[in-house]
Amino acid sequence: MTTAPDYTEKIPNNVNLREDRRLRRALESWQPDFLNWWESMGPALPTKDVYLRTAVNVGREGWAHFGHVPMKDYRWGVFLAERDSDRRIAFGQHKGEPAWQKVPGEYRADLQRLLVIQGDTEPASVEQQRNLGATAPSLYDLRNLFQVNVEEGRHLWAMVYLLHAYFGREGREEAGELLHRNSGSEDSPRILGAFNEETPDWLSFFMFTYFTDRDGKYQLGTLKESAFDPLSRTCEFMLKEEAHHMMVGTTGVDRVVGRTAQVMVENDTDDVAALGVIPLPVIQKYLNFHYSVSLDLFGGETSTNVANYYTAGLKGRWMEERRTDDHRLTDDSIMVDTLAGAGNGEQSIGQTEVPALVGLNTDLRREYISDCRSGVNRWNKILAEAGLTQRLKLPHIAFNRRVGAFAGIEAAPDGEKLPAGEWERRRGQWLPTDVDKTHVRSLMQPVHERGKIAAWIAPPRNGINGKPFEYDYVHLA
Ligand code: BYC
Ligand code: FE
Ligand code: FE
Repeated sequence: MTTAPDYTEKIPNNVNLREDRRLRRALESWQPDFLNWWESMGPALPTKDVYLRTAVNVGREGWAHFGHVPMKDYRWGVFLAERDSDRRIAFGQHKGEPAWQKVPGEYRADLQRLLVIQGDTEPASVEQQRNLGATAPSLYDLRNLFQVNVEEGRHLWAMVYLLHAYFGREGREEAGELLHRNSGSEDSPRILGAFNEETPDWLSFFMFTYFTDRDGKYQLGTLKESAFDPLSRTCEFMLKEEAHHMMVGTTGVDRVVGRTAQVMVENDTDDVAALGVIPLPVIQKYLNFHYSVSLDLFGGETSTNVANYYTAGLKGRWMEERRTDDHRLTDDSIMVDTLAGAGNGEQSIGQTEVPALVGLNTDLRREYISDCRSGVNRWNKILAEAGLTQRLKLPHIAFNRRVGAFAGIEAAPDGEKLPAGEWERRRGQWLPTDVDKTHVRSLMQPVHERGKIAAWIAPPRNGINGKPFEYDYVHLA
């Protein structure tokens, strides 16, 4: 059962904030801090209004409203998917018991940690994307950037709601901290590595929304299985919004690859750097970078943390209910990627068998990797249809890793283990160099005119919400 969203209140919500004075007060006192953060760390390009989707409901049909709104007046709300009062825990030692409506004391610290890590990524991505408006290739793209930004802001609200509602004073303190850590900060950086990297250009933005938002999709998918029902319902609704972020990344890279392919064919050359588009080898390097830092977001290949989360019922597997095993996994095993020692100090990349529970990060990363592969196939189809023989590729799992089994070694994109000197000598072939980045940035001239688009990217096939590409998606200030 859910209540209809209440838009007369300061904070639109379907969690009955009206009836809970204490919680409402707490959130209303966090709200000005959020708005200050948005002003100083959110989108830097001044706008009059933007054609945005606002969440107004959670039902299957028509959960969103579209319209031009000044961004600072965007209604960030708190929405949980509808409650299933019969919901039972689907996995772990509490399998079959009713889902929790409150946080069990023994899991409080772990749940809070998961919420804080999740919550920390949302504002981080807004910070990373802060300056992209100034170089948008079209008003359509500018609008999508801002849509992603406001929704990541709403995802922060989603986690802050849970922290305030269920975690007392500590939860309120953590909610405050989420606005004080900043992406790339020396003193108080964001928690996870990928969220301290720069997103300085639009190719990075599309790769980020393809690869890093996709980590978000998978992590939210596991938290949607959580025994803690308010978290499950929160994540279920966040996943609906996430679909648009996936679309932005997938079609964004499509359009970059498509345009490069077109110019290659028209000029019958691979050497397109001087022709105003991004060469395929540079696209491959950006892909290598964003994919490898996103693989790190799944944690170690083996992890006792994840085993404990699963056994306790805090974090499930992707599509837990579709799995055909016992959903407890106490007797199962899994092969995980590892560095095998030869005893003489030499190590090689291989596989090893471990208890299934400690291998759950690997299980989730594999689901993610096969999803990523579908994007690469799609981009290769664009190249094939253009009549080109070049192909894009996902690098090996050991390539450029900073977390997990391969953090301590260097490996080439094909998985060959390299001595440190060799890596240093060749990394510029595999990861974007300063020259690559400078070239990409030089192409990022803003096109803020209705119906026009930058030369390095193809226009989208479809506009937003049935509107044409030429629509006035954004009115600049
Ligand atoms: N960077 O036991 P391990 C999104 C730490 S993205 C730095 O393997 P575990 C979004 C780890 O904390 C989705 N440190 O880790 C996307 C641990 O520290 P302690 C975000 C790292 O716990 C785009 C130690 O290393 N959501 O939503 O099994 C735009 C040992 O690691 C990293 C979540 O991640 C790292 N990358 O797994 C906007 C969900 N990785 O305990 C938004 C919540 C690990 O030794 N988080 N460490 O001090 C989790 O489920 C897990 O905590 C992790 C790590 C998957 C992140
Ligand atoms: Fe998000
Ligand atoms: Fe997202």
